[in-house]
Amino acid sequence: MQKILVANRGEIAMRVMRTAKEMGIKTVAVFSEADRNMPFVRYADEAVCIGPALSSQSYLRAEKIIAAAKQTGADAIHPGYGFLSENASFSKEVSDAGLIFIGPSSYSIEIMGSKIGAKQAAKKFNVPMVPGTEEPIKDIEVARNIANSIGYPILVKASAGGGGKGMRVVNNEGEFEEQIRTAKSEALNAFGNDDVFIEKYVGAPKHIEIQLVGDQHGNYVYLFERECSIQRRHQKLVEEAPSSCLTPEIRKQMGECAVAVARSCNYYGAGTVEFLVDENLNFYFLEMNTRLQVEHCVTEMITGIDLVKEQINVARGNKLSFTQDELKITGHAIELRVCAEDPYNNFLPDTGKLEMYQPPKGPGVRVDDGYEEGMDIPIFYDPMIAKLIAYAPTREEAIHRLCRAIDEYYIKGIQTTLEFGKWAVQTEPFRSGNFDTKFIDKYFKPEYLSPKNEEAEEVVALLSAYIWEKDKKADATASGPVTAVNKWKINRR
Ligand code: MV4
Repeated sequence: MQKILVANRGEIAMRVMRTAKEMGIKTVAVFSEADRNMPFVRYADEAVCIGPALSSQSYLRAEKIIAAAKQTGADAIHPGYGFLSENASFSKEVSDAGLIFIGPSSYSIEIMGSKIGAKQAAKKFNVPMVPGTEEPIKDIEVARNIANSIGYPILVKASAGGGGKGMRVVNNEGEFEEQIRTAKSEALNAFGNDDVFIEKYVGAPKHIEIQLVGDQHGNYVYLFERECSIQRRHQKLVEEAPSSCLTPEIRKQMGECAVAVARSCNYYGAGTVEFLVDENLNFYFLEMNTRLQVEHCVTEMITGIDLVKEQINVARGNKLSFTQDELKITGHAIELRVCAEDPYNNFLPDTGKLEMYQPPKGPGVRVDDGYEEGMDIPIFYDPMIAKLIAYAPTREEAIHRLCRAIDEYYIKGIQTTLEFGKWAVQTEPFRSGNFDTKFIDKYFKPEYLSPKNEEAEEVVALLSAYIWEKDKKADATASGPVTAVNKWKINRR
């Protein structure tokens, strides 16, 4: 493998190319017309425009991407996350074109892409699952009996769904038939497949996932867990590793179950197995993500492993470059997704210009970003503009480090989730580790953030400038101006 085409954009395109560069591998970027001036396009050794801004006309066009690989002589394609990363046909088309797909086989993606297929495969390996059905619902009466024996509330899930899409809660038998019908018609509309199944609804679970890597020779390692319970509308906002609630025994059991799930579909590449964990630390297999995930960085920090490097290593057909025994957790990492979203307004996407952009620096701080000061955040793609990762010897120190980095992060022109993140990690539930997937619903109110007050910001800025000028003439030991300048810092968002 000598030249990798990265079939993605933004921070993850940068992330993949950085490792490629370190490995002496050339890089090709593909970009839409909206992304012509993005850093990832300049960073690549070569770049090919693949169409208009809309993803459906650019980043989702397999044939254009494969043609760009041929044209530039790339011999491998890394899909990143999102877009075509979990598209079974794309994996196959890339291989059929004589290129290496840096990811799992089309077969593995297809099995895990069907939630029912995933449950059937995992069941053969005795992986614990929430009580429910492992067949698509055909007969409402049969399903109703199963639901009654499981007990309400029940969750109806679309087999082709995932990441929370196509789920409906059924609170009692009276709602059952209606909810099944609605779920089926929604699934057909959204995914072109109306297979649904039911599960017991676990009330307020933690979401914990296990990172793993497999090679093409049947070897697997797990790289421990990530705690991803702090989500909104199934968008994760804060992720950390390790989880503050697992014991070494449960960590090992979950790791071994994750490997069993991977084995059940002959998986190779990097992958993540999602579990629900209840208050008694019972864990249940949910689904498998057959890609590198956004939050892979926290795992990299605590293990010292470069996951992209290992993806490339196994895609080349090599054996895993480390064993389970060689892996251990060192320190604690917390990631905040910095999204162009307005926490004061229901986290609605906020587009506009990054009038000012200064990422934080210093010990234990990692920023994976894809934009630069002065750029517009396009409306066409994901609102995530950066990931801020704090790494420290202990969880407590990682929390303090993340807050320090958030204070240093200076973004003007768009609303972001930075202040939300600072609030979240300082709450009592987060600090004690006693939180679940209901965290934001239960505890968050926009009033908890420092009020956004642009007028006050202007006044404080003017005052600071005035005091600064005055101070130049005054005694150098005067103490007033320092406070005023600090106030400006605090209020400038
Ligand atoms: C569940 C559940 C409760 N009980 N399944 C949401 C995403 C998808 N991966 C599965 N999801 C859930 N499945 C049962 N049987 C609750 C969720 C869920 C959730 C899971 C992880 C993280 C955040 C969540 C938010 C709402 C619901």
